[in-house]
Amino acid sequence: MTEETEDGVAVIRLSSDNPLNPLTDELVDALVASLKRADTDPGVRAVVLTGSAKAFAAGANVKAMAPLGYADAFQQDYIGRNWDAIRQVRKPLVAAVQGYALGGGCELAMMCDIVLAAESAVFGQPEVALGIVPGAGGTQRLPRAVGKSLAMWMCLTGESITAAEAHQAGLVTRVVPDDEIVFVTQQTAQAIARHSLPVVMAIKEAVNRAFESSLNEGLLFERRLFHAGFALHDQKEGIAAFTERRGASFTDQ
Ligand code: CO8
Repeated sequence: MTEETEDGVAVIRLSSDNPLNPLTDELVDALVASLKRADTDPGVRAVVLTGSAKAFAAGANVKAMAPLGYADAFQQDYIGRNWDAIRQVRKPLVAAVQGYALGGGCELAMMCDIVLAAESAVFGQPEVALGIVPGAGGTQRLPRAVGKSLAMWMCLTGESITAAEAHQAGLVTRVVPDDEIVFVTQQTAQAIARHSLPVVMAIKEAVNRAFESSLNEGLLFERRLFHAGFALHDQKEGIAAFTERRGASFTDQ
């Protein structure tokens, strides 16, 4: 696991002895620690999450699952313990996916707010071939991203889709050449980082609310955030800058 921050963007890279990045407890513990650091660091305004050239992540550590029984999995809250922490990150998370994003790797990408894919990216939920059900959102976030039929096809056959297919299905925002993926993702994160952080964080909350509430509740939540924005100095600055035909200078206040 490596992390570096430049121009308000933290780049967190999943890395382990195995370039396929199986999601061992150690790797996910380190990822969660990095994400929590970035979320509380005032110098970080957006986060890029990426993997190796071969894999974003090839899924849960299959070998570690072998000895677990139901009681162990339940009592340890296997997966839940750390994975709930990932979705609680409040700053924008932009995934740069190269190579395999399988099982937990695909689910991790879907926990990010924006997913950019390299041409080599492969997305799949192959758990069915292991005799297990996806455990970190594959049956829930995938249908919301690509629709029921394709999600069923991926989860029931275990077959993967290419970056181009993922783009067409709406799972990823953009497909770029492999040697540009991290740079383009950093540029996307930097574009976000130039805006007012409290506004960006409120937008993330509001868009996520669209998947977790009725339309009425979501619209009310959005309206309340919109009204609350009138208390922000950055809202006054943004409107003044537009009126005065100059660039806005946000202070996160
Ligand atoms: N876990 C553990 N080890 C792995 C994993 C994995 N997910 N993936 C690959 N490896 C290991 C292989 O066992 C092999 O080890 P060794 O050399 O000791 O035999 C080494 O990595 C290289 O693998 P391959 O030789 O298979 O490499 P290939 O390039 O031929 O194939 C693939 C790459 C296609 C990615 C292939 O390795 C593969 O199919 N891997 C398994 C993918 C998979 O089934 N993923 C889903 C796992 S289940 C899951 O994610 C449940 C989600 C739960 C939520 C997340 C919790 C963390």
